[in-house]
Amino acid sequence: MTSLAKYAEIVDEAARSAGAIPQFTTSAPLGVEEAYAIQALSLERRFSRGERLVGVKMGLTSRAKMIQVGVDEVIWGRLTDAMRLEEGGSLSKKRYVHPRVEPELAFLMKRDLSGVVSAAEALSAVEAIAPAMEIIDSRYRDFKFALPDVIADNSSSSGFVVGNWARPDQDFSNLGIVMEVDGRPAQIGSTAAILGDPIRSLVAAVKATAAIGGLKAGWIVLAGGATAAHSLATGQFVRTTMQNLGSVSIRVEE
Ligand code: OOG
Ligand code: MG
Repeated sequence: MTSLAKYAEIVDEAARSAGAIPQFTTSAPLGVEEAYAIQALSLERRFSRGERLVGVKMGLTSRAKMIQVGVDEVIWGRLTDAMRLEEGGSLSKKRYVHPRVEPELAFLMKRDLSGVVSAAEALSAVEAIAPAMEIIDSRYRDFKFALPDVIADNSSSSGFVVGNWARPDQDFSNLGIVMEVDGRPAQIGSTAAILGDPIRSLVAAVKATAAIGGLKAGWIVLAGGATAAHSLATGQFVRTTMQNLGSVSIRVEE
């Protein structure tokens, strides 16, 4: 087994068993390219267990997120069918190490998109948009990592929930967002926090996924957290409402 495959096994097992691991970069130098190779190999393990690739998530596309985790590069990860949670449904906290939730905008792709694309071209490939939330759960102890660590760990992605799809031919560049926990606002923001306009995150997603052939029709693309993430506690009910687009919610169970 190559060392990259070994790292992939460690991170995959940590995700499966919800057990925290030490950061890779504290014991070995690891580059960004190797980190993406580890991510690909760890996801291959899931695909061999029957999970399906259903899209990608962009990460660290807002200042609030970069500041919260101390990493300031845009990253991406893979979404599988097993990561999708039912809208309005519940999440089992014991299946995660230390889960957090963050408000995101989701894109549904109407057609494949690859190469160098403009914002207008990217938008023309979008079937629909929706309010969404991502569940992130770093497999590293204390949610602490350097850029290569988080990339190897599928960019912390652990789950996602998507609200009702809406037409993309509307202005979604600066929509108000409120993420409530048990009815109290926990995070307030705007879609404009995502690279100034979430469509830029879609353009970045096309570029980021060039090595795997770009984005595919039917895929979901998460644009990245618009605000800092909230740490989940058992019993909490979290709802994100996005101006003009409605809301999306999840309940945290044991
Ligand atoms: C890294 C993943 C970042 C986002 O939306 O910015 C991310 C992390 O915060 O653990 O998902
Ligand atoms: Mg996110």
